Amino acid sequence: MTTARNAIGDLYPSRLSSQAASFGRPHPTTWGSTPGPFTADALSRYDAKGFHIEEGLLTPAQIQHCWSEVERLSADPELAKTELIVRERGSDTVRSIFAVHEVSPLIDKLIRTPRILDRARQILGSDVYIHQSRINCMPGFAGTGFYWHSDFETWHAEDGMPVPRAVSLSIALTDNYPFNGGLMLMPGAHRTFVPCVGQTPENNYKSSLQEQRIGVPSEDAITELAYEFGIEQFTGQAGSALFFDSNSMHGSSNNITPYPRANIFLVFNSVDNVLEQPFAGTKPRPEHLGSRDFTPLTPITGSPFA
Ligand code: 6CS
Ligand code: FE
Repeated sequence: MTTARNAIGDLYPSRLSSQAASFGRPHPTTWGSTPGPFTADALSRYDAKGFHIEEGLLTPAQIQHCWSEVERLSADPELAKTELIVRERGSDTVRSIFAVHEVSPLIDKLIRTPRILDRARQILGSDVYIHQSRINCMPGFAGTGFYWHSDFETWHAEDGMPVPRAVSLSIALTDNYPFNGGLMLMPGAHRTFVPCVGQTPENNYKSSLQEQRIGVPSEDAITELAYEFGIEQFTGQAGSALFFDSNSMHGSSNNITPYPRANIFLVFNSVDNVLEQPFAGTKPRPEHLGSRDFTPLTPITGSPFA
């Protein structure tokens, strides 16, 4: 049974039976005036584009620490038996590892380091908690991409996230090139909400995390956005990072090179935007995809790598 709200109760109706027009999002991108590490200029560019690239957020040595965590988690036989591990379709290759902040003490500290936590608070104008964390491995030759989508469309429809007051941080664990699946984004398209056609199937996440077919914009909508906003790409050395708005239109292509494109994704949601019931899903997705622990994150002092 799909729990779609009526249009009055849902400002972002999607998973509809017929195509509806895209519309301007009624909510801001940056919220309030919480001080933080972003300069006023960087914050206004984030507001306009919906994303910000921070070169060298982590040092090569710190990336090495994270990479050994990825190898430990990928090889953990207990973890392998859980739904936290998502494999590439038709193979054993690890595609994603979810809830990494819950199974890695290092990443649990990383999310609380001020240069990360304070940036999320500054963008969202409030205390924050982790809605979802994951590592996307996109290994060489075998890593398949992610078709164009808005994360918020899924989090709204299937997790019950009320409004797009969330920000994702993608930290490159390997060099991200244009040719090994670097994330593509449409600058400014985050201000447009694209309703999608198609009812959410039961347990959709069991297939959508390998290949998303529901909650995907039409080719016409993607074409319109691409011609209006263009496409930019997040590329950079390991350690560089991308902050992007929950409603950014983004995607990545398959990786047919030998160079893995592995990234940690940390999704910060405002404590003023906690999950309700899914707006167009079935039952709420498991908590490793949409956390219902809304405890605000408190900063750590000192380095998570110490
Ligand atoms: O369903 C989700 O939550 C995930 N799906 C995609 C394609 N990106 C965001 C998130 O990891
Ligand atoms: Fe995504």
